[in-house]
Amino acid sequence: MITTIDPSKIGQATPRRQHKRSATGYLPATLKDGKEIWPRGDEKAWKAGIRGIPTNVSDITNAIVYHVQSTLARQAYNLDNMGAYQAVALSVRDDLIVKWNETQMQYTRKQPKRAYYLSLEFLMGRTLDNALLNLGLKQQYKTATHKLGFNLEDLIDSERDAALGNGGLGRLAACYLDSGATMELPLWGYGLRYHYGLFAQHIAPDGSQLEAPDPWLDTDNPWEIPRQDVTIDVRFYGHAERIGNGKAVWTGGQEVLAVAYDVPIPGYATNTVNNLRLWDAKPKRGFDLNSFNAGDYDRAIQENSSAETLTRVLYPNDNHMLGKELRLKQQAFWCAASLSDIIRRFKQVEKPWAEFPEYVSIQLNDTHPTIAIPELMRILVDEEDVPWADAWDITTKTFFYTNHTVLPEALEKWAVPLIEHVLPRHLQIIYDINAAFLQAVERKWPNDRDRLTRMSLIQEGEPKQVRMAYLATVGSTKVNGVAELHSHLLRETILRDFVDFFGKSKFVNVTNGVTPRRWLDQCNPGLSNLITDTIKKPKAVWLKDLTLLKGLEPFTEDPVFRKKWALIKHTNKKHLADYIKTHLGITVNPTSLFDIMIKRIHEYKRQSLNLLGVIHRYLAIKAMTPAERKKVNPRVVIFGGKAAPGYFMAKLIIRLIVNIARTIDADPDMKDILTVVFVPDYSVSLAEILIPASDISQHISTAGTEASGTSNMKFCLNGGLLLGTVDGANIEIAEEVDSNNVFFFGHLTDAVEDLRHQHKYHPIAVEERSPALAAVLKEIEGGRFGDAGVYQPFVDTIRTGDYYLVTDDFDSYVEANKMVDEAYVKDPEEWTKKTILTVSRMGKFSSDRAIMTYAEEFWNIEQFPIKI
Ligand code: NBG
Repeated sequence: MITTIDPSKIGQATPRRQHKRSATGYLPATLKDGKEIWPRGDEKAWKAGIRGIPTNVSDITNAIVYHVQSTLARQAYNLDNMGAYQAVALSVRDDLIVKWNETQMQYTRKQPKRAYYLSLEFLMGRTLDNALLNLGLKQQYKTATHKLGFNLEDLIDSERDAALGNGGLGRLAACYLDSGATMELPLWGYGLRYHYGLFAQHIAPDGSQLEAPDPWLDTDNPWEIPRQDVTIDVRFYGHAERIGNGKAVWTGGQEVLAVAYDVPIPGYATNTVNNLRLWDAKPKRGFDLNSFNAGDYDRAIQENSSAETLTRVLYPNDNHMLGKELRLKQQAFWCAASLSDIIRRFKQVEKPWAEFPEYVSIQLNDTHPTIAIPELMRILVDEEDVPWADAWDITTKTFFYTNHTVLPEALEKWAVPLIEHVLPRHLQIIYDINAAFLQAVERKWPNDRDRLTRMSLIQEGEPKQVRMAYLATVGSTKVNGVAELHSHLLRETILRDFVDFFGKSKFVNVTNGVTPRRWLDQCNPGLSNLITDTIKKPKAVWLKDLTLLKGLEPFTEDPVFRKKWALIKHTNKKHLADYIKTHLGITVNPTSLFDIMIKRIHEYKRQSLNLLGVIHRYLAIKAMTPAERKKVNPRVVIFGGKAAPGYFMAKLIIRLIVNIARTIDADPDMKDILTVVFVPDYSVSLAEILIPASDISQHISTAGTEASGTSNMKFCLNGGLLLGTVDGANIEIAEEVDSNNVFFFGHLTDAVEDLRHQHKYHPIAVEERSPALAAVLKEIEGGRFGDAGVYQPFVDTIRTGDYYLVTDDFDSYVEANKMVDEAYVKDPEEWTKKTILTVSRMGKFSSDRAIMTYAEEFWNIEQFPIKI
C-alpha cells in the first residue's frame, strides 16, 4: 500500500483529539425483544475458544508450557529462571485479562459513576506475587512451577521493580489502586509510562551516591497491554486566539501522540480487575516532512526524538519542585490524554454536559495534574460550546485535590512566560479563572488589596508565577490533607484565606493508609498465617477488614502465643541478616535490636539526627570499659534511601552515613555491640524484606514537616515499634495503639516557628545548647569519619541556622533511644506485648478505609461487584 501525504497540509491545525475506539467498550447490539445479537461469525466457535481461568495444577502447567513454547519460543532445555518467570507471568497475565475484560465490559454496560486517580507516580514494585495472592492462585502456581522444575520464590525474585515513583506519594497511589479494586470500586488510574523509572543507586568508593539509569522496559513487561488502537493527539506551543464569549482557537505548534498502555489491577479475592492506563508519547508523524523535503534529515529525526523524550524519564525529586519545561510538558501531555479519554467514555452515555460530574470524579494526586482544570475548561468552552459559567460549574464539581506537603520548596509554581509558551490557551484560561475568582473575593472583602494579592492565582514578581495549589483549590470541590495534623496545618497556614472564602467544609482530612495485602500478607506470610490461626477468620475476610486485627488483643497475655509471635520476628530478622550478608558482606546478629530508617534522604526527615545519634552511641561505647560494654544492648542501625541527584546536602548525608558505617564496622570494639548498615538502592521490594524485620523504626521529621508518612504504618502493621516525633500520621498511630507503645520525643509543631526565629536572631552556640551534640560534631570536624572539609557544609547547617532544629531535639532524641534500649532489654516479654497490641490496633491504617472515604465522601461512587 502506498500512503500519500499532502505536504501543504502539514503543520496546519487538525482536530485536537481523534480517538479511535478500541475493542474495549463495545456493546452488543440487541434485537427488538432485547436479546443480544452475537457480533460476528459462529457464536459457538467463538465461545469454545474463550479462555477461563485455570485453577487446577495441570491446566496451569499447560498454560506455562504453552508460553515457554509459543510466546517465548524456548524449551525445557534452555529455560533459566528469568525465562520461567516470563512464562509464569504471561500465564498469570492471561488470568488477569479474563477478569479485566469482564470488569470493563460490565462497567460499560451498566455505566456506574467512575472515579479517576490522576497521579504522575505509581510506585508499583513487583507484580507477580501480588497478582497470585489477589487471584488466590499462589499455592497452585507454587506446585505447578515446582512440577516444571522451578521454585516460585526464585521466579518472584527475578522480577524487576516497576519504580515509576519517588516515594510515599507514588506508593500511596499504588496502594489506593489495590484497595480500589479490592473494594470493588469503578476506579481507574492514569499516569505516564516512563521508559526509565527512578534511578538505581550505587555507592562510590568514597561513600557517595552514584545514579544509574533504570531501563526497566528493556526486559519485556508482561504486566502491560499495549493499546496501539487507543491514541490521542496532544498539542503544545502554537498560538491561541480569542474569538469572544470566553472562547478561543488554538492552532499550530507541536502535536504529539499519546498511546495507551493498560496495566491490570486485580482486587484481592474479588472478580474486579481495574485498569491503570499509562500514556506513552510518540511523534505524531513518522517524520517532519517539511524538514525532510528540504534535505534536513537530522532535523526531521530530531522532531521524532523530541516527542519521545516526553515519557523518557521520571523526575527524581521528592518533595521538591523543579521548573523544567519538559516536566510541564509531561504534566500537560498526561492531563490532556487522560481527560480526552475520560470524555470519550462519558460520551458513550449520551447525557448532557451538566451531568458530567454525576458520571465522573477526578482525584488530583497533589498539584501535578492541576493543568487538567484549565484543560477541561478548554475542552468544554472551546470544543464543546459550553458557556463559560456552566463549564466552570461542571469543572469544579468534577475535581478533588489532595495536598501532600506544606514544604515551601515542594509547592508547585510555574513561571507565567513558560506556560504562555508551552500552553498559550491554558494561560488565558487561568487568567480568566483568576479574574472571576478575585472579583468574588473583592465582593466579599471590598478594598482588601492585601488579601487580593495573597489569594491571587498569579504571584507577582519577575517572572510572575502560577500558584498551582491555589488553582487546584479553586477548581475543586474538596481539598484534603493526608493526616489530621497536616490537614489542620493546611487550613491554618497555606490555605487559610481560602478557608475563610469557601468555608471550612471544603477542607477535610483523609488519613493515608496502606494495603495489608502487600504490606502484611505478602511481605510477612509467617505473621499473616499466625494472625489467621489466632483470630479464627479466613484471610479473605480479615485482610479486607483490618479492624478484625482487634481479635489479637486478648492473646497478648498468652505466653505460648507470644513465643510464636516473637519467633516470627526473629525469623524475619534472620532473613534480613542473610540478605545483608549476601549483598553487602556485613554480618549482623539477629538477636540485636534492629533499628531501621528507610525513606527518601531529605533534611526535613532528619536522617541527620539519626546519624549524629549513632556517633553519640559510638563515642559512649568507646568510653566504656570492656565489662561495661558487655552490658550494652546490641543494636543494628540500618539506613536506606535515595537522594535527589541534584540535592547536594542529601547526598552529603549519604556519604557521611556510609563512612560512619565503615568506621564503626571496622572497629573491633564495636563487634556485636553496634553495627551500622547503609542498604543501597532502596526500593519497594527491599522494603518488603526490611519492614517485617524491624524492632524499631525511625520517623523523626521536624514537627509539622512530614505530611503523613506511610512506612510508619507498614512497620507497625508488622510488629515494629515507632521511634518518632509528634508529626504526621505518627500522632494518629499513637492515638490508636496507645502512646505507651510509641517512643515519642522532640519539640511540637507549635514551637517550631519560635525556635527558628531564635536560631536566626538570637543564636546560641551548640556547645551551650547541647554539649553532647557538640562533642559529636567535633568528631566529624576532627576527621574521624574521613576528610573533615567534605562534611563541613553539613556541620554548618547545624551550627548556623539549624532550620530543621537538630540542636533542639538532639538531647531528647538520645533520651528516647535510651528508653528504647531499656524497654527492649529489660523486659522482652513486655516488648512483645507492646508489638502485639500495636498490630492489633492498626485497623484504621488500611488503604481500604482510606479509599472508601474518598469513594463515599468525595466521589459518591458505589461498590460495583463484578459477576462472572
Ligand atoms: C509525601 C509526604 C509524605 C506522605 C506522602 C503520601 C510528597 C509531596 N508528599 O509524608 O511527604 O506520606 O506524600 O501522602 O511527596
